[in-house]
Amino acid sequence: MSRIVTVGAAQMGPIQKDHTRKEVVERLITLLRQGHQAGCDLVVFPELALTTFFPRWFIDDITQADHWYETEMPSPVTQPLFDEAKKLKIGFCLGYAELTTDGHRFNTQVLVERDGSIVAKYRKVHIPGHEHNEPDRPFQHAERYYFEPSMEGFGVWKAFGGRLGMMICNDRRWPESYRVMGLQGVEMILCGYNTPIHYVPDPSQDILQGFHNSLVMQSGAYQNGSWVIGVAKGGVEEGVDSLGQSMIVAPSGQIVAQAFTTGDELISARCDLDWCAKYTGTLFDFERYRRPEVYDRITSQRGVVID
Ligand code: CDT
Repeated sequence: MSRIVTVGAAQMGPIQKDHTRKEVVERLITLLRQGHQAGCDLVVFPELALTTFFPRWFIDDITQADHWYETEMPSPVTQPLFDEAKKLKIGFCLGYAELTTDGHRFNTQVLVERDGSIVAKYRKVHIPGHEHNEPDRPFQHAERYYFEPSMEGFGVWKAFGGRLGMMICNDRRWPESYRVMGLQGVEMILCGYNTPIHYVPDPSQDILQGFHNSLVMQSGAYQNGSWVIGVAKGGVEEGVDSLGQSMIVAPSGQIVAQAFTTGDELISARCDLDWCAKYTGTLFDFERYRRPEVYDRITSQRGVVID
């Protein structure tokens, strides 16, 4: 028997500063309908899918940035997406900036089932970039100013007939993200991202952005026997070129579908969740082969310690 989830990775092209939420939600609905035509059970949208990637600008008074955040989900402007998805019986995963009623700011993804019910919210754990204005940069990456890191960590939820987890962008570069979910039996990890091609602290990495993107997701998938769905907001947004190359990676580590543009583009794959057990039941049988008794440093230590 196989458990098939047909997944769409709904890559988005740029969202410029003056694009309204309403316009963006219309684009999301178009992608959702393409997902419906492709027979998708689940459509995954990128990180911060409702707005431009606003951490590229620094604003001294953070409350002046409040308009980039969502204070409710769904909201009047996002409700049409929820309505259309429910009508089409498609689930979705959507990234957005969240401002909570008690004033906390998170980089968040919400997972919605085919009946419109909210399965879970995930808040980004690994917040990259910098806390303060760095005026000499060609553009800022001030995520550490705009978002606090989640203390909730990585959950795994029963949904879509399997066990699903979420992570956001920079989380995909950290093996711990996948492994914490792997230890909860994850079968599919959903990950939206915004990755500028130009890495200001070390431009020698620019040419490697695509390689590093697939390297981390393919190895994370393989080493944990899980599907990984990586979905970009790509293209030139407010003058900053960002990586496309959205992909669906199998538990074998193989890429089974990949976007070839940097614009709005839906790719899809029939993902057999039972494929995971071929890896988690053999080479990566954690119970049999892991050695947590010698992994203390992984949780007790943050940085490098040289004895
Ligand atoms: N959005 C996000 O997390 N982007 C980071 C860029 C890192 S450079 C500051 C990423 O890992 O792709």
